[in-house]
Amino acid sequence: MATAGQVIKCKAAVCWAPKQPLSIEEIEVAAPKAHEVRIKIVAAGVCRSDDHVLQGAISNMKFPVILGHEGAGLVESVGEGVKDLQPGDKVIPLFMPQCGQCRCCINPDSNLCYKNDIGKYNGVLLDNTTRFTCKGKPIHNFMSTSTFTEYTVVPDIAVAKIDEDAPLDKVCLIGCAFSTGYGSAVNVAKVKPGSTCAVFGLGGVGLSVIIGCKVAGASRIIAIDINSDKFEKAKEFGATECINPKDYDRPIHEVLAGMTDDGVDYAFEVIGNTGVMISALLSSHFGAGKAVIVGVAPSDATITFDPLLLLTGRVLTGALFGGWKSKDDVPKLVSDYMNKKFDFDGLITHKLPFQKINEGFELLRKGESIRTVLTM
Ligand code: PAD
Ligand code: ZN
Ligand code: ZN
Repeated sequence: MATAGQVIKCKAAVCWAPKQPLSIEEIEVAAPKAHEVRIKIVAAGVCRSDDHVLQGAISNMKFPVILGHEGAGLVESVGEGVKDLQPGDKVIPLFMPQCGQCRCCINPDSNLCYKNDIGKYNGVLLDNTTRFTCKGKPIHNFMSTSTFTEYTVVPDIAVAKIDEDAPLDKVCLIGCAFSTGYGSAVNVAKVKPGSTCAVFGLGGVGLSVIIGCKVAGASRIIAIDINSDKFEKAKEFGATECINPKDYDRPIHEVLAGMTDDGVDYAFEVIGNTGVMISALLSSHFGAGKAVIVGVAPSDATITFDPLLLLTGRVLTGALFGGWKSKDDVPKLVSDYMNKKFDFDGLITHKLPFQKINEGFELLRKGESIRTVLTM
């Protein structure tokens, strides 16, 4: 492309500091260095994890930063040594990279990669610098991705090539919400046919857990949220019952125990609330129930519980990105979507031009949207 090797000027949503709206700015995006890829972002999803940063819940975040970790686009140019990607390829950036060489990457039971920036939030690429500048200032990257910009640069271990026919304004959800939720059911919990599941939190990620439970053959899927407006969608995706904790004067795990002959087989916390994480554990059957933490709690949060809860046979576990090995599995998830193994189009409740990104966050905070997809 004509722009290869040059600095590109484009629009991006810059987060100068938490607790203020994102600001649409003109930025400069430097050319990709060795083993990096510059991507023209076409569509990006608004996820609660970006909002955690905006709300100031992540204490070690570096500012200014370009957020966004759910997106899809086209390769604009590649740096030296990039073998598997070419300009024009359709791609999804990966907030959990896959280097293929570290202790986690070579372990078939892990989907982590030592080269990730989750939790560390150094906000730089692998050579400790960033490709973004605005008004003469360097702007940090977010989780190896930064999708709230017309152009981004990511390490080649943090981008997957996908089917050339894939609709980017839909499959961008495979970059986070869908894969995280669906994988939490099919990979992490390994939901069995005929089982009973409880899903706490019915946002884009929780509804994707429901899709996974259904594909895995669960016979009962109990959806739980304090916002009853979410129940219609939950049923659409496969929930068999919906309950609102506010409708009961007993703890929710007691309500679930009563409904399920003493507890569910699988319980998922998909909110990021430590109290609900304990509720999920208490809701799982004492003999062999599994509780899966999917939600991301604030930086300094901790949980305490009676160890006897695990001693009797319960399992408490969790995972990032639904346990998928990102670079290997994202292309397969896109193919499965194209082959209609599952459908998640209904998760996209709103579409907005990129410039209206702050409206997208408002809709999420008010509980009015599931996913807003921004198009550049
Ligand atoms: P969302 O805000 O769209 O959905 C959360 C839902 O939880 C909403 O419907 C709320 O009404 C509901 N809720 C809030 N409090 C309660 C409560 N006390 N009891 C019951 N329901 C409640 O978020 P999302 O679906 O985008 O993300 C959900 C979480 O998953 C969030 O913490 C996010 O940071 C995390 C996440 N984790 C990963 C991962 O890799 N593990 C990836 C992406 C997102
Ligand atoms: Zn996300
Ligand atoms: Zn690795």
